[in-house]
Amino acid sequence: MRYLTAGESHGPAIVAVLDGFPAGVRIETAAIARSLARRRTAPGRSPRQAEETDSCRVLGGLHRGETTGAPVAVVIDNAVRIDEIDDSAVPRPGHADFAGMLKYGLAAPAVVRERASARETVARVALGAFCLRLLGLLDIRVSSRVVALGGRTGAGQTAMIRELERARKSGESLGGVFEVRAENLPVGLGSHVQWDRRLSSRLAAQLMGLNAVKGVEFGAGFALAALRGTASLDLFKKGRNFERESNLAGGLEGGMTDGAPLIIRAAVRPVPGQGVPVRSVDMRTGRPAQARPGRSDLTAVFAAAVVAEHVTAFELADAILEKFGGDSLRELAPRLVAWRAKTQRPPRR
Ligand code: EPS
Repeated sequence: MRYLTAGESHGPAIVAVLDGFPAGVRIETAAIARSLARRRTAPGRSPRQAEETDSCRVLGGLHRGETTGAPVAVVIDNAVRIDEIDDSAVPRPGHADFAGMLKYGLAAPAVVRERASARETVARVALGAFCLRLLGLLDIRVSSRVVALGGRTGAGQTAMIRELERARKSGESLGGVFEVRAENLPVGLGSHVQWDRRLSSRLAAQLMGLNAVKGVEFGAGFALAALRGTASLDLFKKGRNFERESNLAGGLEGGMTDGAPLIIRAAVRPVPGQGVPVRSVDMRTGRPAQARPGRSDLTAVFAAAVVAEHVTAFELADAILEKFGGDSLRELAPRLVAWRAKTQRPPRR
């Protein structure tokens, strides 16, 4: 499968095409709407979210509520549109503004930020909703949650919302860490035989492709670096069919799923757009200037978790189609069932 998105944050719409999605997947438009609402109503977003409706039109690939195998095309209209772009030449540090202006020879950072904006992730969620549905029909569950906010781990949702309120009052933005889990994956998705076929590298590319994500780890991740070799292994339980004592690897060994739950965590930086002016430079004059404060999200971590869940679903669905093939769910599903039955017990000699 492959997908492409287009459209600007305050243009007429965001559009996307998903190619290679199998036929015969029944999906309610309400399921796509639920995914989009989870992203839009995630805590910590800018006031813009209250104005957007994120209603999605499916323009291709669906007939009477079932996918047809043709490319899935979606359009999400923007409610907030701007006809005249701000022509200030002062880039905001931390955003794509500076490098994008120089790279494309653009005089206004606003042109760069219109496309660099996380508004685009609305399209990835709409397409990911199809992938989540396919995985659901194959009994694979994908979920996400925020595990750290502003450097504090282990706080409940209410405490995190309070933390966000404090940040709002002090005018600061916050970063955080989210976790994505996928359960009941078949063993052997991805491959160790080539670097770009490792499921770990493919998933990392999806997650690092999200705005504000600055680091990704699988299972115990960075903590594994401090362990002794023997303590870093997920040993097989005695006398039990392929069960493990732990899941430090996070469900991936040698770039392939090993049958344990997939556990990915990603670090999201504080949103760089600030509520106060920050030091910058005027690209027309070369003189010091203040980047204007913009409306901004307080934190992107809650919305990013939802988006990550959807792009993870894309990559997992793609790896499943690669391994089991088939142009329709009807072809694909029995192959996966047979593979599960075959790989859940040790081979008989
Ligand atoms: C964004 C800035 C904010 C966010 C926007 C992403 O938009 P605005 O500047 O219009 O307030 O709300 O995200 C969305 C609109 C969205 O739907 O995710 C940015 O600079 O990345």
